[in-house]
Amino acid sequence: MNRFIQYSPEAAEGLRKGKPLVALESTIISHGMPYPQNLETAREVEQTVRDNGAVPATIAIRKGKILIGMTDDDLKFFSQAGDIAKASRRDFAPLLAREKDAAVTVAATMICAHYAGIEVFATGGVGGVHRGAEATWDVSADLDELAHTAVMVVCAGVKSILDIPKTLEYLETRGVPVLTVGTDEFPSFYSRESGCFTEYRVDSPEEIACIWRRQRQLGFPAGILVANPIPREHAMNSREIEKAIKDALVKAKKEGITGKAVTPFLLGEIVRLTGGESLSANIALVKNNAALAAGIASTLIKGAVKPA
Ligand code: PSU
Ligand code: MN
Repeated sequence: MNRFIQYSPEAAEGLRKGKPLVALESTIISHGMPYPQNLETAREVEQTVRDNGAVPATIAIRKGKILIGMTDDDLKFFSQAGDIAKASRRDFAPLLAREKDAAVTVAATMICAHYAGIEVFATGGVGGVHRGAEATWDVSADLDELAHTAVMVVCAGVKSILDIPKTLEYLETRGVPVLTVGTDEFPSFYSRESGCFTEYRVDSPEEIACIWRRQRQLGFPAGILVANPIPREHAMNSREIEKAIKDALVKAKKEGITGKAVTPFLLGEIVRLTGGESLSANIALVKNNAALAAGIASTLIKGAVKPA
């Protein structure tokens, strides 16, 4: 994969100097938020990583090359590229062969981060088992990637456009540790509650880093999912969000949306139906995750946790 990777000057320098890096995804930029808020957010999230002592590496595919780290021009490109492809694991070979551009999902970002030696990745929400999956078989490739690629993903849980209990069941089946930050309850992106509880509450970056080291020392292939609830002051009323989600799901069904278009469609509808409120919640939680991820990456580098 190395020959297809192109590092940004900042990421290359960070890696050379042994600084902590935090991977960031690009689907959230190209398919998860409208312009120009997506560009502002992408910049601010990178800055949050820097302010917390780490180096940001936003990942995407540009003209058949894998970008590890972006220049501001790249950020502008991906935030304005309206109909750009959305790449997961299976899309790399066709897109690279055709020298295409693509935003990368959580699964695809994990793959690239792993190749670049980046252990910590911050995002908003991961994909999961969709509602009605017993009929559609729609299960995000993000979950299988977590099962076999050793990257820690810091997120704010999963949106309730998904079936959260089934998503957690699947992660259990596939052997993926799930940690929840400061609570026993798995968060549901816009709100801190989901009604689903986890076994491993963690309260500090050091604690998370320590569990991560054990996972690596054991030689297990899986990543770890760290679910960091949205800060209280930005959390939304779950009933209000639920209404928007139900409406979005009905519309998706009516319009016959299937496959990888489902998640971007639902995300767009929710932003439209809930207006600015969901967008500002989304921005706040991504920054919150970036800060935590930078803290974890810094702890790992400092050797505060004994390396394997
Ligand atoms: N969930 C969100 N925001 C997002 C995504 C999911 O709340 O931006 C994006 C991520 O890039 C995730 C992808 O990896 O959607 C999952 O898509 P799918 O369900 O098609 O696997
Ligand atoms: Mn899907």
